[in-house]
Amino acid sequence: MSTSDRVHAILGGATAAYRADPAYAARADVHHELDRIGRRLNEPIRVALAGTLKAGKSTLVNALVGENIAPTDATEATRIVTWFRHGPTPKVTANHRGGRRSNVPITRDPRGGGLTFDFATLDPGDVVDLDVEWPAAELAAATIIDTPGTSSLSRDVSARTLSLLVPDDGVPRVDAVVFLLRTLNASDIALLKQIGELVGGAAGALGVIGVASRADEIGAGRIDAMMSANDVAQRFTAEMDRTGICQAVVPVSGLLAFTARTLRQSEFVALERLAAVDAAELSKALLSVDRFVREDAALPVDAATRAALLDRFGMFGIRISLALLRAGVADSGALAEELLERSGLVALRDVIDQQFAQRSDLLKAHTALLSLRQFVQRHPIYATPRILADIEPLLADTHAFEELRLLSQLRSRPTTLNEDEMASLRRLIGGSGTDAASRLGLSPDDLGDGPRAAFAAAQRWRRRADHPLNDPFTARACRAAVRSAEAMVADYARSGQQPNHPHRG
Ligand SMILES: Nc1nc2c(ncn2[C@@H]2O[C@H](COP(=O)(O)OP(=O)(O)OP(=O)(O)O)[C@@H](O)[C@H]2O)c(=O)[nH]1
Ligand SMILES: [Mg+2]
Repeated sequence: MSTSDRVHAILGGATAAYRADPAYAARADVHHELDRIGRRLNEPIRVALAGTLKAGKSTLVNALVGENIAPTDATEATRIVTWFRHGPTPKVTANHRGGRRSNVPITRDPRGGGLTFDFATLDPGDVVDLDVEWPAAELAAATIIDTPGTSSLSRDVSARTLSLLVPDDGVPRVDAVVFLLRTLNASDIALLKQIGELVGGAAGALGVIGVASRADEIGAGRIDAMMSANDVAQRFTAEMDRTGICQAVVPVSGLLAFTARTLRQSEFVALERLAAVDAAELSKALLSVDRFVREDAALPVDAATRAALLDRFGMFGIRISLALLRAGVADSGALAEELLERSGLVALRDVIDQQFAQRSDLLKAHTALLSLRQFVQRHPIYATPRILADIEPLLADTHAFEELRLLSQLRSRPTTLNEDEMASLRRLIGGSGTDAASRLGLSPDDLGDGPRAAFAAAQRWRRRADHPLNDPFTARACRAAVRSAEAMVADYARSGQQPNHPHRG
C-alpha cells in the first residue's frame, strides 16, 4: 500500500471513530475539519514563497505563473498573505478576522497592466489573507502562496508569514516552501536559520528550496562581469547550502524571467534598434542607468521607452539582450527563450519538479499526518491512542520522508563521505529526481542496465554503511541509500526485470 493510501485509510478510520463517539457525533465543526484534512490530499500541492523584504517574492510568483497577478511594490497588498489557486474565472476574496469573507474588486494597474486589489473598502489590519482564483494553467499543478517579507524590523508582518509557515496550532498550512534571500548578511542568515529550524522541524513542511534572488543584480548587472556574477552567485548558493535547511539552492532573476515570459513585440523592436547602434556609442550609453535613460542621449529610441525597458529588463537584462541580438538572435521568441534560460527560472522549475512535484503526494501525505496528529490530540477520544499508534510509525519509518530529511541535512552535517560518494548518494536518495534512471544516473540509452545498477548500488552502500569509521549520521545516510537501492531492486523484480537478465528495449 502506498503512503497516500495508508494516510487515506488512517483518516477513514479516524472519521469513523469520531462519528461513533457520543461526545463528537453531532460536532459538525470536528467532522468538517477531518473532511478538510482529507480533501487537501486531492488538492494541488501548496507551495509558499517566503523570504526577506523586497527579495523579489511577488515578482517570482508572476514569473512562475507567467502572468502579472501578484502585486509588487504595492504597499498594502504586500503585507498580506495571498493564495493563488486555479479557478475558472478571476476572483479575489478577502478572509477577515472572525471568519467573514468579502469580495475584492480587481483592477488593472493602468500603467503596467498588472493586477491591483482595491483596498478602498478594506482594512488590511482586519484581513487574515487574500484568496485569488485565476485561470492560469500553472496553478492547476500547484497552489502558490505569496507571503509578506520577513525581517526582524517588522514584527507584525513577520508574524503573519511565520504563522503561515509555522502555525501556533501545529497544523501545517503549506506542503513546501521556496525561500528567497537577496543578500547574505548575518541577520538574513539568522532569519533563514530560524525559519528553517521551525519549518523543517517536527511541525513544518518537509520540502524547502532556497533561491538566491534578484541574481541579475549580483555583479552590478555588468555583462563583462558575468563570470564574476556567476562566482558570486555560486558562493551565495554555497553559503545558503551550509545552513542545511534547503534541499537545493538556485540563483534566479524573477524580473528577467517574468519579462521573458511576457516579452512584447514592441520591446523586441526597441531593443533591435538599440542593438544596431555603433558599438562604442552603445557601450557608453550602457555604462550606467543614468546614462541609459538620459533625455539627451543620441539613441534611436526615446527616453520614455528606454525607461520602460529598464523597468522591465533591469540593466543586466538590457545588456544581455543587446549582446544576444548582436550575436544574431533574430526574433522575439528566440530572445525570450535565451532570457528565460539565463534567468534561472528553468533551473528553478526543474528543481521544483524534482523536489516537490514528483513528491507531491508524499508531501501532502506528510502534511495530512501532522494535521491529523494535532487534531486527535486536541480532541481526545477513546480511539486516540490507536490512531496515534498508526500515525507515529508512518511518520518515522516512511523511507521517502527520510530521504527528504536527509537531502537537506546532508548539506550541513559533517560526514566521512568523499565528494564522489556524496554526489552519488544524493542522487540515489532522489536528489536529482525520483525515477530510477535519475537515481541511478542512467542515460536514456542504458535504461536496460537499471536492474544491475540498482543491485550494485545496494551492495556498494551496504558495504559503505558497515565502514568502521562511520559516525552515526554517515551510517544513517548510507543505510538510507541501501533502502533506496533495495526499493528499486524490488520494483524491477516486480516488473519482471532481473539483475542478471537486463531488459533490452
Ligand atoms: N533587478 C531585479 N529586480 C527585481 C527582481 N525581482 C524583483 N525585483 C524588483 O524588486 C522590487 C521588489 O520586488 P517584489 O517582487 O515586490 O519583492 P517582494 O519580495 O514581493 O517584496 P515584499 O513583498 O514587499 O517583501 C521591485 O521593484 C521589483 O521590480 C529581479 O530578479 N531583478
Ligand atoms: Mg511581495
